[in-house]
Amino acid sequence: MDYILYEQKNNYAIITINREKALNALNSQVLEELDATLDAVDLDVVRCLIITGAGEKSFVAGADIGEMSNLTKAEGEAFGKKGNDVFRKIETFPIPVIAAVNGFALGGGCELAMSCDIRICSDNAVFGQPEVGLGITPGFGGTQRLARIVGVGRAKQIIFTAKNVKVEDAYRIGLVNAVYTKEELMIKAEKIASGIAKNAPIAVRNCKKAINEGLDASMDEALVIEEKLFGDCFETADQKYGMEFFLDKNKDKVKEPFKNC
Ligand code: DAK
Repeated sequence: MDYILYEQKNNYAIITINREKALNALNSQVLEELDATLDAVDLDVVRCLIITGAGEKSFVAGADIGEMSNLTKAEGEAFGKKGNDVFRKIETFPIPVIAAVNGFALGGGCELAMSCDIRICSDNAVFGQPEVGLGITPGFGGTQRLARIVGVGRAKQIIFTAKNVKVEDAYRIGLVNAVYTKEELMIKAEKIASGIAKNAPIAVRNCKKAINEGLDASMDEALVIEEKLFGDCFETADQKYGMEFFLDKNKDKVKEPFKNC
């Protein structure tokens, strides 16, 4: 891999977009390598993923403008599909994905962060959808996910004006869950990841599925989705152990890590 670093740390892993000279801009190769990296994650062991950018300046400064500049309509559509397919894979990835946004998250960078389940950032982060200033629409889900995360009115203002969103505004409108110093960011991201990884893996996966699938359904359908995924947890070793441990009331007993099953 030229542009992706992958580090597995016990039961969580870190994916780093590693194209620092171009502020980690997403060209076709980066997208292909990211896709292949996701396919290779060992889901029997890894229970949470973190995605970040190399260096101190940028998470991802967008799709590669140089590569896009001469695309035909058909090629533009194909490039959009390539990004959309990878980002959808992240959004529907079986385990939670945290975006640790360490600087610019513009265009495709903001869209990559929005395809993750949890977004935290450093205090030098800058968000935005500058696409209309370049003569294009946000193409990797930006017109869809931003409105779902921050509301239609705010999303339209951010997209139509193409103005950058400062970190304090990103936090205020719920585009990120928390802001840390540059030094703290990865420590916090890893703390969240290892905290998630301590919980029952099937239950965590089913929560992600229930939230995602429920949001695209009516409330009646969503509750049926939830019921099925709730039921799916029963008879698993984790459900049996988790409940037996609580009911045991033995204060001296140390809780064992949940097993993957
Ligand atoms: N693409 C390519 N190279 C980029 C880049 C990008 N998005 N962003 C930065 N770079 C490169 C710069 O060209 C420069 O390269 P060299 O000149 O050193 O070779 C290097 O990274 C350092 O950048 P700067 O010298 O510009 O650094 P500064 O600190 O001065 O400025 C900046 C940082 C982030 C403010 C600036 O680089 C900038 O404005 N970058 C562009 C940000 C941007 O507009 N991003 C959105 C890209 S558009 C679609 C599919 C996808 C998309 C849309 C539609 N469909 C198919 C429908 C997605 C679109 C986008 O993401």
